[in-house]
Amino acid sequence: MSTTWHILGAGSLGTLWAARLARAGLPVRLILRDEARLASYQAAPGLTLVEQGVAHTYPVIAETPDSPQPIQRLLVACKAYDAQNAVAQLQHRLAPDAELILLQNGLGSQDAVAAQLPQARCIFASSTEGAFRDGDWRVVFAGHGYTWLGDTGHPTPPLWLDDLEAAGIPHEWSTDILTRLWRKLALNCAINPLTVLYQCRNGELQAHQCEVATLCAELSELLECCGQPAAAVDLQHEVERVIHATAANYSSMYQDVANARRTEISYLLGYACQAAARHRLNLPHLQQLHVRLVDELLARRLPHD
Ligand code: NAD
Ligand code: KPL
Repeated sequence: MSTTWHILGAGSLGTLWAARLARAGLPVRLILRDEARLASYQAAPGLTLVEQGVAHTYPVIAETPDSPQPIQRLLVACKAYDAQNAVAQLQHRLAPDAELILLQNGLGSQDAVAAQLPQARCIFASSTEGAFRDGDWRVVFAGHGYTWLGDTGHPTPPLWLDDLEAAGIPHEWSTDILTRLWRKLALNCAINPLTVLYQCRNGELQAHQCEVATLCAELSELLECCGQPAAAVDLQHEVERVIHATAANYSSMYQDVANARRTEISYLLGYACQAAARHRLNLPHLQQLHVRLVDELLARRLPHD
């Protein structure tokens, strides 16, 4: 009998994972915020995943954090700023050798969750898949990509990677997951805040090449100072490649701001600036970018943490 996949957070990525695991016949249970969300979900036919314009609905079982069933495997699919509290609500249900898969972007939330659960195995993930909600309990699979998974403490891959294979979730076990997370953080710091400040698509940053290059130089210095030299290799070229390859897209931070949603600033640019301060590194352009972004969020009456 396969171990149940408990999925915390039925947003874009949580639904994308739940639908594919359920489609493969694997046991899945969604953990929703409260009774009101559960009632809303139970009035719907299930989770709907739209792929290439075709919608399929999967009647995944859902529960609230109060449900009594113990949890052996937990996919944490909340935003970085919600992860710690959301996991704390489930702490009493976690088996002593529970495994958590942390899908959060940026850095900081993973260590906070791991510190909260010293007995559990926390696997960090970095994903280039893209999905967005276009209705309640309905998600569009917008961008095919890859999910890298790794454990900073134990290099051995878990056996349940077979479940991901069966579910058609493209993935790779990574022995340098921190390098991947730092590299993605640096990319996000070089691109996302500028798209908010200039109110533009990624491609329009080609008109701000000097500013992007200066930020990449400071981010590379930071990565090297933080013991992540591999994440710094050719950063500027990679950033320019991503700007070109995603020219027509709006960055995730742009979309959060445009939809008046809280951003993950503290786990991206905020985390980078804090790391620089810890290392007494002076990175004036990165720090100035942080100030400008915080001011912009304040002006829009959005949270700046
Ligand atoms: P989302 O906002 O669509 O989903 C998060 C869900 O978690 C929401 O449904 C929210 O209600 C739920 N949640 C929050 N607190 C909860 C709690 N205490 N109990 C139960 N549910 C709770 O977010 P998302 O886009 O799926 O992103 C999740 C993470 O994955 C983020 O860190 C994001 O940066 C990262 N990511 C997202 C994408 C994407 O395409 N959406 C791609 C790569 C990485
Ligand atoms: O990951 C991204 C995002 O929008 O969050 C890209 C496309 C790489 C831009 O930083």
